[in-house]
Amino acid sequence: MKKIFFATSNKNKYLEAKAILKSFNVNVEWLKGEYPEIQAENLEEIASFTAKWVAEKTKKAIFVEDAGLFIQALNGFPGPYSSYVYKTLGNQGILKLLEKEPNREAFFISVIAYCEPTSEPITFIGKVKGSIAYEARGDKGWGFDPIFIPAEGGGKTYAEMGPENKNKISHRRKSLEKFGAWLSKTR
Ligand code: ITT
Repeated sequence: MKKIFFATSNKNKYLEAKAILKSFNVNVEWLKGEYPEIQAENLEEIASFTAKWVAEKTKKAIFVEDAGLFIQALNGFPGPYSSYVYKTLGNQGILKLLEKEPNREAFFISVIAYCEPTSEPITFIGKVKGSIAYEARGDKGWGFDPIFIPAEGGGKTYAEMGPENKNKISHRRKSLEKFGAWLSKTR
């Protein structure tokens, strides 16, 4: 089984990645920590910068992942600022911004950036369309899970679906699937 390090501060993201990449015969190890992130509008740019920094620093083959929730009625906000907005406004703050807003369309993006110590980063993108619930629902999730309803989730929020079902269709599943297939072919 191949071993690859996932540099993230977020245990939930690590657990999801570990479960998903297992089916590609990849053993994900947690490189726990906070790593430098540049401020940019493009998730690929942000993830690539961090991946290169961590790979050079640790001299290991690593990946990082940057996710963002893009809400149409808010012109794509919070997008690349999702982490900061989650910490400051939280789900209740987002619901408040969307009060009386009939357009609930949103999508989640996950960008994986993989990097080896002496090479350039490679990125893999996963996107899931969906909508923002009118109230937080479900207790089997984390982050924005209680307010995001994926289009293919039968009307349930990610937090109502629970990790097993979320992991079958999520934005992270899609980016990790591409990553896993690439690893099997090339590494
Ligand atoms: P890193 O250390 O890996 O950067 P993070 O928690 O800052 O961890 P991101 O920047 O990728 O992660 O995520 C941006 C925000 O979106 C953050 O507040 C997460 O809680 C939230 N988020 C990311 N993926 C999510 C998911 O699958 N379900 C719910 N919320 C998610």
